[in-house]
Amino acid sequence: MASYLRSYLLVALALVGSAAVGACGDDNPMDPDPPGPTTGTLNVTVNADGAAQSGVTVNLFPSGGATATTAGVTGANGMATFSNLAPGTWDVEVELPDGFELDTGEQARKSATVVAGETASASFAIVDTFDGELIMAQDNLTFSQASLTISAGTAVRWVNSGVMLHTVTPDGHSEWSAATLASNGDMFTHTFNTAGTYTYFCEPHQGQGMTGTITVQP
Ligand SMILES: [Cu+2]
Repeated sequence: MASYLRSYLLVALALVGSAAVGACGDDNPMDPDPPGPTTGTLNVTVNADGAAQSGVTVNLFPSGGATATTAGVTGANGMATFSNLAPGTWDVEVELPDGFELDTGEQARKSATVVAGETASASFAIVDTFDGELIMAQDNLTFSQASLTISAGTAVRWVNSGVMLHTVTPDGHSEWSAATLASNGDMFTHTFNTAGTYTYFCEPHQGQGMTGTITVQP
């Protein structure tokens, strides 16, 4: 009977021992390392006259490609961030808003190398040459210069100065197509070449009186 008990205990100890080894299996040096990052990030910065410029569309192409894979718009910090990118070389291109030009020696399209697990960067220097009228679409639900008189041939640029979505929607005319200023810095420019009176409104805030009038004199 004593030897039977001893055998039983040995078996039990062996079982506990193997369970303990199993619990420590994570430390086994033969286990593969956990998978590392397989994608990278690209930050694209746009500066106009040396200051962060929001509202600029940035397109991302496979290197040498003709069709953009994705696009972003620079935020208030002048930056558009592309994440989860396959490692390799990408082409980055800025779409210049009306009234902006590339700075001297600057290129609209350049390449950037994305490395898995890292953040690459590219930057563009542009110049604001706009010499028309500025109208701010404001979060107090008004347009600055809500009533504006200009001469024919003058350009008007609307800029979202807040963080709410505003629109610049023609009211009863088709001088331009409805423009959406979704976030801070988004802008829309139109040149008025024909004399007349052009009213417009913000679709979300029309009911609160967010409207404007452009009077164009010959
Ligand atoms: Cu609005």
